Amino acid sequence: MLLDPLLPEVAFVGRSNVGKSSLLNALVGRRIAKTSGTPGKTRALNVFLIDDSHYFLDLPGYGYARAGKAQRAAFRGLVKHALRRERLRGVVWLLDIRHPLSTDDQAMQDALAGEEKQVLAALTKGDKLSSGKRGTRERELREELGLSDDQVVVTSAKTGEGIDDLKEAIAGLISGVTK
Ligand SMILES: Nc1nc2c(ncn2[C@@H]2O[C@H](COP(=O)(O)OP(=O)(O)OP(=O)(O)O)[C@@H](O)[C@H]2O)c(=O)[nH]1
Ligand SMILES: [Mg+2]
Repeated sequence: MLLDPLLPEVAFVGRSNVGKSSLLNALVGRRIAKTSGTPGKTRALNVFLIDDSHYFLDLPGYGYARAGKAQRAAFRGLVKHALRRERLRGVVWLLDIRHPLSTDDQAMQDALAGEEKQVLAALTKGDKLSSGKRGTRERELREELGLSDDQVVVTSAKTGEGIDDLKEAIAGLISGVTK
């Protein structure tokens, strides 16, 4: 499916409840995506046209414990197709800064590696750790993911930490200029 007008797209992926919709709202500065304390809030691919210049794709989270088998398979298919979209310039991959990579995160890592799309890792809920711990976890996750310094951003939708940095990195993805 092609969106009209034809514009670059950036997808937000990550496990359920990691904070995709909240981060999207923080980036846009408006509550456009529905958020919830209950995992599995986003059930479909939601498309937001930003500044008439690009699209943000808000995807359902993976690893939603209460989703049935069929639903999980449907979510996986949705994500797989989203990653292959012709206009997709890159992916913002969200990981909770406090948690180790889950099996689903590892599967996503493989999927991303296979697609050759540009990836930015947003480490979410930074406000839940002390600043010392934030730095440690950022380094650990960066090494585990094998990403470079400017591909990893610690964020908080609550305090606004990292939002401007992430905006800048996303602008880089969209313009095709990479460091
Ligand atoms: N403290 C804190 N809580 C956050 C942050 N971001 C999200 N949350 C909370 O985490 C919960 C899930 O947030 P959502 O943005 O709905 O998560 P999601 O990834 O879109 O979830 P699904 O749509 O179910 O996949 C909500 O209770 C949010 O308020 C953050 O940066 N800090
Ligand atoms: Mg959501």
